[in-house]
Amino acid sequence: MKSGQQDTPGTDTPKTSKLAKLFGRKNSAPPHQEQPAAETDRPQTNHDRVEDGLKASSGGLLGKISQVFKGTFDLNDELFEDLEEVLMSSDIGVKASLDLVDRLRLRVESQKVHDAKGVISALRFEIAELLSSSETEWNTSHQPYVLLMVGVNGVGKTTTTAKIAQRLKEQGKVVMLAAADTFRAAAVEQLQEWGDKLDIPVICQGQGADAAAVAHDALISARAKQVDVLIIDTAGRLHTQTDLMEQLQKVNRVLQKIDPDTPHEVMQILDAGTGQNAITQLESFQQAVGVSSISITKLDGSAKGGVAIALAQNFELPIRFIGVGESYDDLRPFSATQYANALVPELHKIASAG
Ligand SMILES: Nc1nc2c(ncn2[C@@H]2O[C@H](COP(=O)(O)OP(=O)(O)O)[C@@H](O)[C@H]2O)c(=O)[nH]1
Ligand SMILES: [Mg+2]
Repeated sequence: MKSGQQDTPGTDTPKTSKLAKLFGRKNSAPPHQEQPAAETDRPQTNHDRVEDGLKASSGGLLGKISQVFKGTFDLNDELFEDLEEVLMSSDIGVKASLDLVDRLRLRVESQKVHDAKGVISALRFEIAELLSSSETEWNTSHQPYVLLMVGVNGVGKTTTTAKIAQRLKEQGKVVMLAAADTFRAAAVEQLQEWGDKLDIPVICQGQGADAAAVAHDALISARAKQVDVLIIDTAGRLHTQTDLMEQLQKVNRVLQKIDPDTPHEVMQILDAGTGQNAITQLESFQQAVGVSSISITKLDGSAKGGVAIALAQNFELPIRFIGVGESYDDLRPFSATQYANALVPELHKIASAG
């Protein structure tokens, strides 16, 4: 069978926005810009927008897959080997890539798949399967629910803190933020600005304050004010990594003195663009403070969405949210199927990308 039946290039949408479009935004807007008609950007049309976002550049997974399916289609070992290679070079990781292609072969055989379209569908299905254990319901019913945000500098902790806070607020929750990144004055100000913009209270003590003391005060205040969710933003950059980990451990200890069940969740923020490095980051925070969930940011600016697969395969942690831009509404709950479909679009879209 030939692969010449696909759409002609040019019928596809312009490739202006890479993963951003895939995941739902046409352009990233800076945090202080108002989002016109935000509702039209909301998840009803999420599917297409997620696809557009992850479509990425020709250097991304889509472009590489399109190369595999270019020209004559032969369902032979070479095709599977080429796919294996493409996956391995796309931040999915060696183990997950080999595993995926093994499962793909079995599915293709058992379902008597014989054309390119069927292989693509089977690949999407297998990726969604692999990701499905990372998609879980988020229960924040404990009051106050204490969420500690961790991660290295610049990954998007503060921005994601604001995005999650806004989302919870929209759901009717009473939210409070704590500025426990006391390392830089700008970090406290950044969170305060978000608090002002979103009309959400921020507990802070200013630059140089003890992060654990900020967390302590915030929890006491959250309890007194019957806050539903307290989100504690932390520093990512200290003199050494050891300092950072010790500070986080201290934050944990201080919270646990007030309530041994807190923090209820330690969410690590990972930048999709860091690729396989995300695994190393997760391992070190896991060891130091025990990570209980992940959110992946900057899927709008990166062709590296494959990292979610590596994370799902290496860690049994829920992936809560994906970040698709800089604005407060550029956050999507993680959906395995949507993610898989965005990473590997339908054949006609793949063909027109090649
Ligand atoms: N394009 C894009 N930029 C993001 C996203 N999340 C955060 N950023 C940007 O990344 C930069 C660092 O974010 P920040 O929240 O300050 O990171 P932190 O150091 O971990 O707190 C800022 O310029 C953010 O606007 C995202 O999902 N997409
Ligand atoms: Mg920050």
